[in-house]
Amino acid sequence: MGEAPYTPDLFGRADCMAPWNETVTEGVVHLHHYALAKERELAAAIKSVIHVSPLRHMVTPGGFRMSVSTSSCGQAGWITDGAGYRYSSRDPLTGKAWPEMPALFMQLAQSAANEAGYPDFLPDSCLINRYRPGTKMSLHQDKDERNLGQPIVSISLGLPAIFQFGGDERSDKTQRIALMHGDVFVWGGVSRLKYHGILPLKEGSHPIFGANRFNLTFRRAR
Ligand code: MD3
Ligand code: FE
Repeated sequence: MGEAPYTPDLFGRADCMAPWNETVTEGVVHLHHYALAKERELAAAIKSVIHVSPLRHMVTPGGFRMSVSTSSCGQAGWITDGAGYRYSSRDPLTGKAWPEMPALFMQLAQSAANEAGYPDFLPDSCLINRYRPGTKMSLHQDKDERNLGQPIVSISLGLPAIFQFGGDERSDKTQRIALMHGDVFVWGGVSRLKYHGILPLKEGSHPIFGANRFNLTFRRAR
């Protein structure tokens, strides 16, 4: 206590930025600071993807414009329009294939899944969600994927958010989890089909990502 000098690790990180793992609840592993060392490379990779397949506000099957704007990379991209929620090999905005998943995205997603006990995770889809202050994602389930035995890996970047983690019914009580810049979550097992959402983002500015939160969601869609 008290007198220890400031001692960065081999990567120049202070102790408070070192990664550490926590099992939040059954099936949910929180890898604190896991993506922090790659924050600038991740920002550049996001930029390269959304240069080709721009962020856009998709419309729900019920006709509501999402407040979050989205893009995708990989073999399959999650889309929604008047015809429903589904995965598509093509970006409906460009008419072309989605950009290839950057190697760094794949590496981080697979190593995080491995850390959480899923050595065989092979995502074919990465959804990029961009939140601005005031935007949110209402409670929903992720059930458009073929193999629900595969986990979901998510990487949070930029402004913090409060995640709501619920139960098997929309009306079940929810717990709140803070999603901070550089944190990675692996959602598997019984957590995979739980209701979840993001509360409206607070105002703020991040030194790299500005007034934005980016979430990368890696899934095996097909
Ligand atoms: C828990 N995105 O795109 S990622 C989504 O921060 C979505 O953008 C949120 O929910 C975001 O569908 C949360 C974390 C996440 C993703 C899928 C889950 C948590 C999950 C599926 C089941 C349980
Ligand atoms: Fe979701």
